[in-house]
Amino acid sequence: MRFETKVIHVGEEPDFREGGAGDVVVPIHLSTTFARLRVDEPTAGYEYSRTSNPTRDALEARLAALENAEFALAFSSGMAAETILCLSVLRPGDHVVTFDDLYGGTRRLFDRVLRSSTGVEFSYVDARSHENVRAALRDNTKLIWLETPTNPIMKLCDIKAIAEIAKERGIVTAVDNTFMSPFFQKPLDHGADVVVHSTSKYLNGHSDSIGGAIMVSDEKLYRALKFSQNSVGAILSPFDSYLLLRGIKTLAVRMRAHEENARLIAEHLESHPKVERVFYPGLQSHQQHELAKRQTSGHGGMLSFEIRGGLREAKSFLEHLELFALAESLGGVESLIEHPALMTHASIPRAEREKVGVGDNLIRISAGIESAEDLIEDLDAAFGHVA
Ligand code: P1T
Repeated sequence: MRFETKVIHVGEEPDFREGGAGDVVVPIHLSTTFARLRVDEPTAGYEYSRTSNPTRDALEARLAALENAEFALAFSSGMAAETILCLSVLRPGDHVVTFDDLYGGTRRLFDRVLRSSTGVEFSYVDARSHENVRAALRDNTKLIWLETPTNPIMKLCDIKAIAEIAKERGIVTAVDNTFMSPFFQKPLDHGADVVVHSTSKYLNGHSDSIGGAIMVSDEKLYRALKFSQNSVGAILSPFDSYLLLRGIKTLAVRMRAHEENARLIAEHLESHPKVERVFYPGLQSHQQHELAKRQTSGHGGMLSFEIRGGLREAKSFLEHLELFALAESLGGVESLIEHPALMTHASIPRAEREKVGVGDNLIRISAGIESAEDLIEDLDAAFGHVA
């Protein structure tokens, strides 16, 4: 089955079992608990909704299919998914190698929650070179954590090359695939063991549901994740599961539209006199454009750029936009714009931020699916307010 068909059908086959009405849309099962006929046997397979729920099951079947995985789990947020993954694969004293450019919240989780509560150590490396990843490995390294492209500088890493290094040593490779979505990139096909998503972004696509997901094919790892998810209770609600099932149906058409707009905006910005540099993997000028073409089937809807000047110029540009909402998050049908240093990445100390390139003149765009002409006119009008 092809991707465009999977997003609509997997997990939502009409239910013709006895009593089933043949719904083409899976019902929202709100029941917290499920009655049984015998004490020692859950009659329909369900016990309690924290453990499993029919609406969430339908969603998890679809999520697994999209990443070519055997299993998927849906969580209450992307951060909940990340936390459960770390708690399931790491033990006190273990070590993690990770990209030095990451979503600020992920870095905050690593440095300010997990490091102190579990004693796990994190090494941040420029994973654009897989040799940097290899050089950072220790005997106690248990996990390699990657984003590609990174949030917000759009750096890439070679999933296949890094997964090969990890496999030699029995290390788990996890890829946060939020930016590309499974429409453009499938990390498990390149040898990664785990895919993580903030479903709050492209998968849901409408900026109205916070959620997270993990996809894996290894059954032992799945069982460990499921056990932690049930024990901690970090589950996606039935209503959010429904929203996500609904949003995912248009993933393929949305992603093509996001990409087209991002490309047109990136090309426009690249030739704009008030722009210093543009970071979009689909541009010839992107340092890793060749890797992008090899590893992904498209370049997605995210880009960032440096405005000429500094904080003053960035602020007056951002505060004069009409159509772009000045807001955190990404991946919805509406275009968003933000200032990573003051917004999504504010929790990272300035020196650390600047080391990876998140300066005061960096601006990140999540290209929506409105008219590209309208979006470009809005950007140009705001540039007009920058001295
Ligand atoms: O917000 P939440 O659903 O908990 O997901 C966290 C998360 C994980 N991974 C990546 C790559 C992300 O971008 C995010 C959330 N990011 C934003 C809110 C943002 O504006 O970048």
